[in-house]
Amino acid sequence: MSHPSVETIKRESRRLRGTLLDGLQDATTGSLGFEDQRTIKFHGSYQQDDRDLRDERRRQKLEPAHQFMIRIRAPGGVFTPQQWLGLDAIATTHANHSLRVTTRQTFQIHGVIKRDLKATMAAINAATMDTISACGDVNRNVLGASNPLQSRLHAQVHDWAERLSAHFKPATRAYYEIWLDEEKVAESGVEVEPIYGDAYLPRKFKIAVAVPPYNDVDVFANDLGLIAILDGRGELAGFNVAIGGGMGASHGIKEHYPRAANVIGFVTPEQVFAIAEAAITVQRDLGDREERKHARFKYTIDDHGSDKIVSMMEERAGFKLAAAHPYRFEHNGDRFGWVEGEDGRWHLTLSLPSGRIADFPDGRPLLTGLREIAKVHQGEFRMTANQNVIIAGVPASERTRIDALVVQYALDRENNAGTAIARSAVACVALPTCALAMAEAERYLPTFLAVIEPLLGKHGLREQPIVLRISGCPNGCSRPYLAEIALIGRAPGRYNLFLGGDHRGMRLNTLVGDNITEAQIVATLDPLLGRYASEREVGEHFGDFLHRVGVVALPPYPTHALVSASEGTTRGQRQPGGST
Ligand code: SRM
Ligand code: SF4
Repeated sequence: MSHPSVETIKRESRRLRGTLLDGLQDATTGSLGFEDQRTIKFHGSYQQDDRDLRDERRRQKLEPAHQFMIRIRAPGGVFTPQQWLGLDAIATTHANHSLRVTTRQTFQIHGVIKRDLKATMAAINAATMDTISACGDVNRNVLGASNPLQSRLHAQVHDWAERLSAHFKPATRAYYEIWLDEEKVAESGVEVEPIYGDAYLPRKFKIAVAVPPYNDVDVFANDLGLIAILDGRGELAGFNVAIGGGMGASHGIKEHYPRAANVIGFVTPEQVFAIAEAAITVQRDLGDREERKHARFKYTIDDHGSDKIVSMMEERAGFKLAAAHPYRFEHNGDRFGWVEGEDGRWHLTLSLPSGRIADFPDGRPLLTGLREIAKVHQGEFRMTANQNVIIAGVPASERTRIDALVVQYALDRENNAGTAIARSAVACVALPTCALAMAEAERYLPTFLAVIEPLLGKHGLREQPIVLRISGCPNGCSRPYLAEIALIGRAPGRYNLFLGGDHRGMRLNTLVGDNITEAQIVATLDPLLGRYASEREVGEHFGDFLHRVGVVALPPYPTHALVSASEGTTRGQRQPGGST
C-alpha cells in the first residue's frame, strides 16, 4: 500500500491533529498508523522500536517492540530543580529509567509505550514543561550559549532563546486538545498559522544563539545562527547572522552534504525577530517540498544563491543587513569544573557519558545522584549542546554540599578519569532506539575511548583537547562533520573516518577512511597523533595541524568553511579554502 507524502499528511492533518486521538485509543496494537507517526513528531514524539529485540520478535512472529521517544522543548536548555525532579519521576514511572541530554540542550525520554503516552505528556505538562515542536517540520529547540561565566549575558541569551522559541511555536491548539484534553476550538483544525501556513515548513529549522568566544552551541550547524556582538561597555549590541548550517548527509550521495553556515551581516536586537521570520518564511516558500532529503535551508541557499536569499530576507524584514562585525571563537566545547559567575554564584559543569543519565550497573548512580542534587539545589540546571549538565547558580555556601553529592554518586568519574578527548566527546543515541542507526554510537563510545586513550597516552596527548564525535549514521546528530576526529556509522562495526574539523566548530572535516573497522581507524590515527605530538606548533590543534601539514584538504562539497574566526564575513561570500 502506498502512503501519502509527508506534505499531504501535513496539509490534511487539520493543523496537526490527524487521527492521533483515535490512534492512541486503538488498543489492538502498540503502534500508530503511518500518518499519525508523522503527525506525532510535531508534538515532540517519535515512534520507535527496540532494535535489540527486533530479530527475536520477528522470529516469534510478534510485532516489533513499539515504544515512543519524547523530546522536551527547552529553549536555552534551562531546567529548574522541580522540573528535574518531575522528569526523573516520569523517566522512572513511564520510561526506561534514564534521561538523555541531547545535542540541542534538552532531554529525551525513551521507551514510553503507547498506552502510557498520554499520561506521560500530561505529567510533563504538570511539571511545567511541554514538547511542542520539539520535532517536526517547524522551528526546533532554540539553542542558547550555556557559558556560565557571563551570568548577565547568559540570562539575556536565554531570554532570546525563549522568545524565539515562543514566537515560532505553531499556533494550532492541537497539542492542548490531544494531550491535555482541552476543549476543542470552535472550528478545530482551521486555526491560522501566520508564519507556517497550511503545510508548515518543508523540513525542520534550527536556530542557535552563540556568545563569542565560546561556540558551545555550534552555531554554524544551524539553519539560522545568531552570534552575539557586544559593544565597548560589554552590553549586547546585536547579532551577526549566519544562515544555512546543517549536518545531514548521505553516504555516497554527493547532493546531500553537511554545510557550515555563512555569515551574512549584522542585526540590532530590535531587528532579530524580523530577520528570523524572514529566513523561516523564505525557506517555507522556496524550500524543496518534493525531496525531503534536499529540503533543508542549506540546499535552498545553495540552489538559489546566497545573494538572492539574503535579498529576499531583507525585503521581507524591511531593512538591509549591516556589515557583519568582527568576532572570535576559541572553542566549541564546555569548560568543566567550578567557575564563579559575575553575579558571585558558582556553576559546576559535569561531563556526562553521551548525555545519558542512568543508574549504571558499573557503580555510577548518575540518575540517583542528580536527583539528590535536585532535591537540595537552589539554582537551576543548564544543559549544554555537548550533552553535559551545569549545576548553575550555586551560592558559595552550598558548594561543599554539592561537591559531597557529586563524589558520593560518582558524578565526577567522567571528569576525573580519562582524557580531555573523553570529557568533550559527543556521541548520538543510535542503537537500540534510533530507527536510522547503521552502527553503534553512544554505546560504542566507551569502547572506542578504551582503544584511543592508550594511543593518546603513548603520544603524551592525554590532556590535549581534541574534538571527537561519533554518529551512528550520516544524519550527523552529534554534529560530527565539525569535529577534529569523527566516526560516522556505515554498518555494524564499520565507520567512515573524517578528520580535520577545527576546535571552534568553524571548519568541516574530510573523509579519510571509507567503511573501515576499529583496527583500521586506530591504524590511521596512531601515526597521525604521533606526528602531531612531535611536529605541532605551540598551541596548534589537531585539526589545524592536519591541514597545515597537508594530511587533509577541505571536503569536495561547497563547504562555506569559515577559516578566519576574526573576520566578519559579508553576505554571499563563498569562504576560501585553506587552513587557519
Ligand atoms: Fe537528530 C533524526 C536524535 C540532534 C540531524 N535525530 C533523528 C532521529 C529522530 C531519528 C529518526 O528520524 O528516526 C534520532 C532519534 C534517536 C533516538 O533514538 O533518540 C535523532 N538528533 C537526535 C539527538 C537526540 C542526538 C543526541 O544524541 O543528542 C539530538 C536531539 C536534538 C534535540 O534535542 O532537538 C539530535 N540531529 C541533531 C543534530 C544536531 C543539532 O541540531 O545541533 C543534527 C544535525 C544538524 C542538522 O539538523 O542538520 C541532527 N537528526 C538529524 C537528521 C538529518 C537531518 C537533515 O536535514 O539532513 C535526521 C534525519 C531526518 O530528520 O530525517 C535526524
Ligand atoms: Fe540516529 Fe543517525 Fe541521528 Fe545517530 S546520527 S541519532 S544514528 S539519526
